[in-house]
Amino acid sequence: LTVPAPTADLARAVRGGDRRALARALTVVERAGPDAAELLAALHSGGRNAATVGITGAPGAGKSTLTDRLIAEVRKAGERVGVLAVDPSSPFSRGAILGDRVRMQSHATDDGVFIRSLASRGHLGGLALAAPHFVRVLDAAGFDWILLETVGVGQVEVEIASHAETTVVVVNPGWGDGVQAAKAGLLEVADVFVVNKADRPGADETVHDLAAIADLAPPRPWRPPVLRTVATTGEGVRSVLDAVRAHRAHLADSGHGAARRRARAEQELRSLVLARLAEQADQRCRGPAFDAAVADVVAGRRDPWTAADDLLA
Ligand SMILES: Nc1nc2c(ncn2[C@@H]2O[C@H](COP(=O)(O)OP(=O)(O)O)[C@@H](O)[C@H]2O)c(=O)[nH]1
Ligand SMILES: [Mg+2]
Repeated sequence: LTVPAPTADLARAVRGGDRRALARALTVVERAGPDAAELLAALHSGGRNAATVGITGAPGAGKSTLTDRLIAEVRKAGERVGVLAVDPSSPFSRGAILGDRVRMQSHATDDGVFIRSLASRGHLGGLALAAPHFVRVLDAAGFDWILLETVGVGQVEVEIASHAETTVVVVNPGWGDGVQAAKAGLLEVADVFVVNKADRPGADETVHDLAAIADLAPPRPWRPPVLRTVATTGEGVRSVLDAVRAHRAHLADSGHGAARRRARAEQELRSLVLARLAEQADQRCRGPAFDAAVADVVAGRRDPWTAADDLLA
């Protein structure tokens, strides 16, 4: 792909850590289209392999509060963090993520923190497809951590969170019967369980139940730890970050990380090839040659199979 000069400039500025360029780049990617493809191609190599963490869980579970605390922990460690608050569900819940943005204002003047809210415009699933692209842009900008917070536990939200290397599922006391988790497809995607609001009654039982459920699942090389947090005070939040680091180390040591990256690249490449072929097919199925072939088939001069071969030749 040839990258026009303005796009190359934008890519360079993103790599250089220019925050306004980063904001602009994310807007370009959000709009999709040819500009986005060029920009993403220009940013493809030279990412710094940030730790990506998806945070999912029912609305009100404390994801934003936890994210805010995780940002603080990451900053304490002297590392930089980019946050995407993703709301794929409906344009009407926009208020919720704006609220999140306000909540995370405590980091607004910190150069090591970048926060962006994304809401879907129209078709469901669009954000799920685009989420890896946003991650790529933030990775190119050199963040050590990328946090993806979704508003809820819909199918698309879970999918977005599971695009990350490590998926953190946030639940609350009383959430332990496993039925809800199984329903939401959370047991398969959880790399770390967090029982937040552990200051409320029933936290021990929920931790116990989740651990039992995790043990019931078919044996996996990584057993998701079940942690307790009180996000409002920050209690237990560091252990969440430690668990994410441990999971990341596991992915690296076991080769599972490389396998996942390969599978993701395969999937991405396949869908790009399919999209391009569909475009080409569309072009072949219009214009004089196509009209002539249709006329031939109608008149019985050619069979459709031969005509199709001819159009593709
Ligand atoms: N008691 C208690 N309340 C919490 C805790 N964490 C979050 N909350 C409150 O739960 C509500 C929802 O939190 P929020 O972070 O917006 O949840 P989200 O919808 O999952 O992002 C807010 O009023 C928080 O202050 C906690 O650990 N304990
Ligand atoms: Mg939230």
